[in-house]
Amino acid sequence: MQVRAAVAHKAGAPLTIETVDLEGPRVGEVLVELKATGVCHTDAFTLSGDDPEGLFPAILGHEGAGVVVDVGPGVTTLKKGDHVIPLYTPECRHCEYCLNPKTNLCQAIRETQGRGLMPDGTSRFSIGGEKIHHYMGTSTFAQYTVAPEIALAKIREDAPFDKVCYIGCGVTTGIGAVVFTAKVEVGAKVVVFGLGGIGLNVIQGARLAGASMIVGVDLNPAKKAMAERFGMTHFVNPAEVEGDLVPYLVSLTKGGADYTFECIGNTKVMRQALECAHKGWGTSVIIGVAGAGQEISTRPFQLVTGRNWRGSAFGGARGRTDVPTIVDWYMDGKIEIDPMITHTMPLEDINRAFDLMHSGESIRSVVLY
Ligand code: NAD
Ligand code: DAO
Ligand code: ZN
Repeated sequence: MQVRAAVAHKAGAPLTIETVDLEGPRVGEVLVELKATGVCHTDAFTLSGDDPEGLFPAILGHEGAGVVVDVGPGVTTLKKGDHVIPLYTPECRHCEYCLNPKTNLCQAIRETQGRGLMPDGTSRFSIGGEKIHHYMGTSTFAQYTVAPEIALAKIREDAPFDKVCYIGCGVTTGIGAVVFTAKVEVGAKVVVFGLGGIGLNVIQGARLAGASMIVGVDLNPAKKAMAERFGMTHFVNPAEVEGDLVPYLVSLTKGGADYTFECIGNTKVMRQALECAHKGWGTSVIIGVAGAGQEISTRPFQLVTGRNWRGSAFGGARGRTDVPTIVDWYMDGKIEIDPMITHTMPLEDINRAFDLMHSGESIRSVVLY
């Protein structure tokens, strides 16, 4: 079939809206009609050329929601008409990783997904016979996409696509890092670095977990009001702190935070986040993705004295299991999404979503198909 899509032909260039050829689903695959997709910082990171795994030409996008329109041979858990959220972290429920409760990083299709291909090593997208790469196994910047069955979470049919698409990345990454990765306890003190689309969800995750103090750190003072709406109790602008930020935060939290989260992708901030965690037990979680080749550093004594440094991908969530639950949390009013969707647009205007992100004007832009 022919579908409209935003194509990334090369790093650093705007996406172009084109008609592309899409082959139907093969064994274990599903054809999905996208209804909405968020535009995330990670799409911009790949488009910029800084992503070492970035492949071109490609159809980007990894934060979608839509409806199943066809299934390939062997598909047993989804059928035409099901509402789904594509998963860039799949859940096969059989691999060594899925069987280990310590991780959510299913490896069943990792190798081909990393090469921008379906599990059989080929692509379903092309233009004039030239192969177009898939992206993160999801490619949601197209009216229709093909994804492996294990990379689709079935969700309830009354959930609005234009909001729950955000659960495909930002919401789950932020809230999940708090509840699945860090397992923040009631009464904990939390510091969140970076109050963008991910950091705000860490904040609402911390509120959901019952944190007693939620400190937000951002260079942009315009982020304060929205973060307060989601549960931030104290705002710190590093540009307004006299002297070193770390002792300031240690003092504010009366000895250090129980949990800190880096939601920027800045290796210097990652160090600050570790070092303002409480001596003896504080845990710092890296969520931000740093540029290719960058490294983190600290004095080893920071770890010897009981601070823990760890990371979180897709919030530690197991997509097919946890994403439907997070959709329920939204539908039951336990978490909020609507105020974070600051802009919507048709596919033709998708490049505006990147401009709004770079200027710091948007939290999330959502493309409506
Ligand atoms: P964003 O651009 O919306 O937000 C970043 C925020 O950090 C902004 O508010 C900005 O003002 C602030 N900031 C920048 N530099 C700062 C500094 N030095 N000190 C304090 N604040 C600073 O980005 P986002 O969409 O929230 O994504 C955040 C990061 O998370 C990105 O690196 C993204 O690639 C990554 N990410 C990771 C995962 C994962 O699974 N680990 C998933 C999605 C996104
Ligand atoms: O299993 O090796 C692996 C890859 C897991 C990919 C996790 C990606 C999380 C960070 C990228 C941000 C996604 C929007
Ligand atoms: Zn698996």
